[in-house]
Amino acid sequence: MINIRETEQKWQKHWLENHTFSASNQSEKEKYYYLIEFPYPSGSGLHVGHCRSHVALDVMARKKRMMGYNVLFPIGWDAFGAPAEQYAVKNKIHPKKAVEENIRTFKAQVQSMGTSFEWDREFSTTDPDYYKWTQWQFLKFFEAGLAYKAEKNINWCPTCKTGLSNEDSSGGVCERCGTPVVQKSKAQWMLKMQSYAEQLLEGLDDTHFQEKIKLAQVNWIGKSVGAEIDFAIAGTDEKLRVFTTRPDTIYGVTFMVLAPEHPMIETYQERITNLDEVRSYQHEATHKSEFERTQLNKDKTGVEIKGLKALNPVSGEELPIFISDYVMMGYGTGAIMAVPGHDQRDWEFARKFNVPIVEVIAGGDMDKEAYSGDGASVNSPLINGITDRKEAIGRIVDHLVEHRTGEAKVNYKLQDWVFSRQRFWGEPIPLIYCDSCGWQSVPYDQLPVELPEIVEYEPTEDGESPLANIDSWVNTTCPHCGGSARRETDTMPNWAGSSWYFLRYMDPKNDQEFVSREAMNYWGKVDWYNGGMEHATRHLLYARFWNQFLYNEGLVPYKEPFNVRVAHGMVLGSDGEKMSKSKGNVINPDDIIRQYGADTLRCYIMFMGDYEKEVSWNDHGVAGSRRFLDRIVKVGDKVRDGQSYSPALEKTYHKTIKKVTRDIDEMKFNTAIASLMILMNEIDEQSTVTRKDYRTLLHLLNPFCPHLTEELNEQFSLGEELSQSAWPTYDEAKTIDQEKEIAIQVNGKVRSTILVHLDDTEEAIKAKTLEDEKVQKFLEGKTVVKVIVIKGKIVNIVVK
Ligand code: ANZ
Ligand code: ZN
Repeated sequence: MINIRETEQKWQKHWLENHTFSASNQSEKEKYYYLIEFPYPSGSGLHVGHCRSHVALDVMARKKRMMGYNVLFPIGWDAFGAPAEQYAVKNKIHPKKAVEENIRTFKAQVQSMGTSFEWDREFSTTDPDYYKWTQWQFLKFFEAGLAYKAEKNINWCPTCKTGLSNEDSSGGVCERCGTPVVQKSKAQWMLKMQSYAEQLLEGLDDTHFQEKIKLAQVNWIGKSVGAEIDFAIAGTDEKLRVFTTRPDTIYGVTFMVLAPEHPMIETYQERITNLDEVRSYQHEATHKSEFERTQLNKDKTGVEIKGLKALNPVSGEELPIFISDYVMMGYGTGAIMAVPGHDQRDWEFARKFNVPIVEVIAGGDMDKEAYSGDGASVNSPLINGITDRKEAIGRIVDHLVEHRTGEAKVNYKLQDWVFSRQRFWGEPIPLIYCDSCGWQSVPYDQLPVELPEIVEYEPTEDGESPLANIDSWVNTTCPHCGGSARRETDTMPNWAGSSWYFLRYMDPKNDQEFVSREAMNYWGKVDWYNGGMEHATRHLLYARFWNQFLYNEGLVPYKEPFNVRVAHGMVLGSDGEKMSKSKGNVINPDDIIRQYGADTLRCYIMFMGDYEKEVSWNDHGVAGSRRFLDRIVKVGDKVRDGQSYSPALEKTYHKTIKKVTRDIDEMKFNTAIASLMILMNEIDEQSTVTRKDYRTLLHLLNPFCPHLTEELNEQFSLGEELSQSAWPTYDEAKTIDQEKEIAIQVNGKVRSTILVHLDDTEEAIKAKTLEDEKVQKFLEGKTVVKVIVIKGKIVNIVVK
């Protein structure tokens, strides 16, 4: 009898003590770098979703090592940010303490899964030794002119007195307290990520990301090709500039719309005859989140700005101007030319405010909805009859350029990165403000700028970081003139530390550089990166941006940091819903490990469904996996001597090795396990198995269930530790079936099947085909024109 818990603990200890899975930075072997998104050590502990992606890459990493590679498979902790800070505030402990506790629990949980992470390279983004380099790299951005301070509207919760991300304020309310979120203007540090938009788009060609992930990146970058057009304001010298992707619809413009924050309203205060109404609308808009404002199906609201009119630069027509919150200040120019005939949002607005709708592309029904399809331009003197949109756009743009009223323009949805947080628990932004010298870098030899050991972490009344309350920390001297100066009190976003952690793993103890050149040259790119679909946009983009910047500065050898990026499907509760405490459907991996063991959990979680798809938890499935492992143990009773495969099993072994090898490479873990179950069924039919049979069975299962397989391998003295042994190989010839059933078609319809032998000649197959009884029935009274043999696949008979 094998005691599962003891066995698992024994091997886990063995691996840790022997550093079995530690990679070397100097090796003759070929390198391979597997990366999981390092976990956020939250108070609620490890999720089975973590287990699934960890084990998936573990299976790949374990097999790769056995195939002779020097495999880097590291883990660390992404531990700055709001959740840890809130936990600390609530429990009145230092966030550092809270994080230490959480890491301890998390680490024990991760280790109890037996995942072959390399613990020698572990670090947390909150370690001063690590964030020293995050600060160092920020200074590189600052010195390259890519960091700047700007007034930004942020989502602000008046109750929690804190800025919120769009995610934390979805639906327009604070995720924590439910208070409606308002927009508040605040000076923030920004990184010029938009200037990298084109490079980030092009760089994708250098990667092998899954298509859906590439697409997510492309959409997030949101490149739009169009034009900027100037509409004169009647009776002034002033112009209203808009961005449009459809200059070809310019004759269909019947009104203009400004974002509520548009500066033109301030400029023309005196001319606006309904300023009060406009002001109150502007005020209302500050209470809406961007999320609410961009909902397509929302009721359109707005106010006409009385006293101002715009002039169409092509037709000369006079147009009313509105403000409405469906136009965003942060995109394009913050103003649009509205074409209700062909843009649905404009159509809805026009209907509500009784503005004319004009058709300029033929083909739709303006009474029902805007028409966004193709068609000939109509009611458009310069381009009437043109059906090719590109050509129509080109003509209008040429006209605008000629008359100096516009120009071609490319826009990106991708915004500059808001890099400030008014929070305690983040990397301090290493800058100092001096009244005479302005913003200055903290000298490199003074890094890291460490967080103080204060006891108050509550944000200040006016929403400054708690750091602003600590005079002893804030007051310092100017590195340039030596006069008195103040430290920046904003900290970095959680996304900062996760933008370069994959580099640090290559050389985590280096105290001279963020990573040595040698280590970077050896490890190169991350070969295989696994993460959630929810991080396929921002985190992935931030990390690529960060790395591209370091590359442009000559600090890293590769422009793109990741080669393959895949995404796992989510593990849902047994009710098919996302796991959550409130639904009571959360599966705690600890419970499963206690009841069945880690190997069972690993086996089940890899067998439960296609890796990329969502899967629901199923308790019967777990029990089934346990029974499968019990059968593996029982095979031990049949072992007799023998250093070759049992003849009856040999072919199955070669086939299974081939299948498992390939399936693991393609992340088809469930079918790999299925083929091991098939092998198991054949083994059950035998009264004895050889030592080689048993060892190979254990070896193939080892990446999935490493503890049990090592234990049995040791108990039966079958050979060297499996993790230290070469992965089983197969003989291609022996994987091919000697006999195969193929279909026979008569005039294109399948009429029968015959069994052919691998060595059968074409003539022999033809003969067999024509002898087949069923086939003969279809040949009666007809003449055979041709018999076409496609070897190994099909026979076609053509008759008349
Ligand atoms: C006229 C027009 C006619 C438009 C038409 C579309 C269809 P993408 O593709 O996302 O870049 N737009 C421009 N700036 C905006 C802003 N700040 N807030 C809200 N909407 C804005 O979208 C570009 C289109 O979105 C632009 O082209 C503009 O409407 C609108 F048949 O101009 B279009
Ligand atoms: Zn100074």
